[in-house]
Amino acid sequence: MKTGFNQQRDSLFANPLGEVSDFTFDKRVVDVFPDMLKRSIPGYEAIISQTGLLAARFVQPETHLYDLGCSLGATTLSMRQSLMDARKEEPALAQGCVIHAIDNSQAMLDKCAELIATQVDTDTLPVHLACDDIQHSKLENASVVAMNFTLQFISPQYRDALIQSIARAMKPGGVLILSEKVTFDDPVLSELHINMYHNFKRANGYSDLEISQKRTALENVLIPDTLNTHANRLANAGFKSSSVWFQCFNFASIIAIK
Ligand code: GEK
Repeated sequence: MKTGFNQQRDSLFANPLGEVSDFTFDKRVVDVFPDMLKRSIPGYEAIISQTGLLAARFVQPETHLYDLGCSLGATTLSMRQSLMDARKEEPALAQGCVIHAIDNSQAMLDKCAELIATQVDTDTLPVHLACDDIQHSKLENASVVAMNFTLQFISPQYRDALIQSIARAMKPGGVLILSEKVTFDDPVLSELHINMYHNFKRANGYSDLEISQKRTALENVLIPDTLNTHANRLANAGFKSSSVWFQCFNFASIIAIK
């Protein structure tokens, strides 16, 4: 797949910063984003490509697919490519469908628009981009909703309401793919997963200074839930089934079926 992603290396936290400000999704982050996610999220590429396959499995004709917190559109690109590939076997698949990619960072969306435009042979599967807070977006008639590593940035007190608004927007049999950094009640597991995660980052070339400054920048911004909290929230919102389908250390992806 031609994506046009640049390969600028993430060194945002490489030098001592004195005071570390809260993390924001600005132009500096956009420029290094693909490298940052690949080196900072265990399983990121696997989750994105399987999201595409799940979209092809669950899509229903004349419905909407959503990519909530789309950043540079990796999930949108994967879903669209996978649907186009599946159409070679089943030409009517995803007929009348539209993918909605939503993010509240204009810097992200500007770059996303460029990258979406580089994908070829996609005339019959339109993508609509919107710069919007997903907590207030009008979601409707959805067969597939992907929220990859975005709920973790929503203030915990508003997470139930957001998952409920997604559930309300979904068709019976539709799927929510929810990927998150997670936390563990068991202190042994918690320490193990965090240590292994830091080893993963070191193995990917991040220094101890980078790891520690990034951790500080995210402290008030990225607040993980336990897998139990996610499962209960999904059940309470009306999803009939949910299951972890991918986990690597303290990162997991869940499918929830309405
Ligand atoms: C990927 N899904 O490549 N409304 C809309 N967007 C938001 C909001 C909000 N309230 N809060 C945060 N964001 C992508 C990666 S990144 C994950 C998602 C990360 C957006 C924010 O601007 C950013 O682009 C995205 O959520 C989170 O699979 O950076 O770890």
